[in-house]
Amino acid sequence: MNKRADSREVSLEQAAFWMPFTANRQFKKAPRLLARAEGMYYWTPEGRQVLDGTSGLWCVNAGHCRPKIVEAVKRQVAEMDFAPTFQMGHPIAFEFAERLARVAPPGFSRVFFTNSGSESADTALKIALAYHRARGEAGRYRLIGRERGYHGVNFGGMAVGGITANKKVFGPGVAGVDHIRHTHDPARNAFSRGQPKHGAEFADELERLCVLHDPSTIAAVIVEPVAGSAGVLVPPVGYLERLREICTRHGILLIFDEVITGFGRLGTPFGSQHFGVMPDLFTTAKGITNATVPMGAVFVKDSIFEAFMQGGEGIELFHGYTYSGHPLACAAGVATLDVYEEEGLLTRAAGLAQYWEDALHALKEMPQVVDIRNCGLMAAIELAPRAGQPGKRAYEVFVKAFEAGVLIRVTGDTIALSPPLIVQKSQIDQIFDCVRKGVAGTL
Ligand code: PXG
Ligand code: PLP
Repeated sequence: MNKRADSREVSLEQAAFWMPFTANRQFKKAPRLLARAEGMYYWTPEGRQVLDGTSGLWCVNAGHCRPKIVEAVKRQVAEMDFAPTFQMGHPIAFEFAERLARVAPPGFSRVFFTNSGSESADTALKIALAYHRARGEAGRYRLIGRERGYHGVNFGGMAVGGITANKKVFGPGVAGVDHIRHTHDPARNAFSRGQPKHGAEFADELERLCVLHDPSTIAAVIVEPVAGSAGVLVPPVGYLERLREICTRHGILLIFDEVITGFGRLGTPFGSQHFGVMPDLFTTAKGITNATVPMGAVFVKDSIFEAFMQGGEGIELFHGYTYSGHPLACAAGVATLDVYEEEGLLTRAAGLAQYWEDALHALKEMPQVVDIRNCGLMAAIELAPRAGQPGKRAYEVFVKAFEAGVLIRVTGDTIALSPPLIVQKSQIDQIFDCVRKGVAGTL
């Protein structure tokens, strides 16, 4: 972006950039630009400071432009820009996988590299299908997702995803996919602090699908431990345990999509550890490199990897991306893990979660607020929609907050917050103060 692209004389209205998940015409008439970042802050091209309440897009977990990560990427790009990982290798990809296996929960010592959360989702689904076939259960082909789930935008993730707008104009998609219901139940659970009490029984829908389809046709179930994109839907007490139990009983693989919940967001390295429920595979991206260089990874249980290593010699999994294990991403990733470890960031949210929760729930009495949800350093504030104008009220808060110097995220009429894990209490106060003023202004 040209440095002057924001200035009044230069119009973005005809810009070549077809922006993702953006109302292009609306945005280009009134663009909001970010030009620089450091720590907890962005700066606009005019030099206005903006506190990052969303870790970019839930990804800059250690804060922006951390010198150690920047240096590692610089060093790597000068030393070796790219090397293939198909039938070739380079040391830093092996090193990074090893480091990742060490922060993963015990028993997940194998890592498949991708370049995004979307690629991680599709890779995990393909591994699940191929795993069953490798064990002689080729009849397991069905994939089960959940309403309101988000697993990225590629065909597999879109199919198991459950956000209507992300699917409806893209045709029939992948065959053999079904969904269990979402866990959102505001009638019983509105304003829950942390995990809602009611709704473990929503997991029994999986049992119903097992009866409907015959469980021996189901390969895998994929869910986010906490649904992020759909507005921070925290699993009810006992829900994930029950999903796990049903999957185990029927030989179905349980995939956790940890693209947002991974790398410290909930106060543990991974969401599975926060809830004490282990999947068979889990997907990651975003925080894996602190978003410095795009990357994703699928972690698989040792027994799944071993199942692939039993056949004849030759390629065990016909899958991979040109950039799987890209040297720059690996260099960024190793340095990111160093920063996470040195600063205790993978568990820091645990110590802040109570303060975060209290500051958040102080908004409960505002007349526009219909629900509040939180887990670790994730939060959602759901607003009553303006009559006949869904999404408008939250969007107004978003624009006002940005003008007042805080970046928040909105989906529909829900405000989602997820600051970098280095956030200070005074900055938490600033975020909620700004949101309160923004919401108050929408009466
Ligand atoms: N799975 C989950 C659980 C995600 O949250 C993806 C997969 C896809 O990752 P990529 O890297 O392909 O975008 C995601 C991404 C939001 C928002 O605020 C959420 C995501 C991305 C952009 C915006 O709703 N999540
Ligand atoms: N399309 C073509 C024509 C290709 O040659 C390749 C990779 O070689 C791809 C798509 C896949 O690209 P990637 O490996 O970056 O996902």
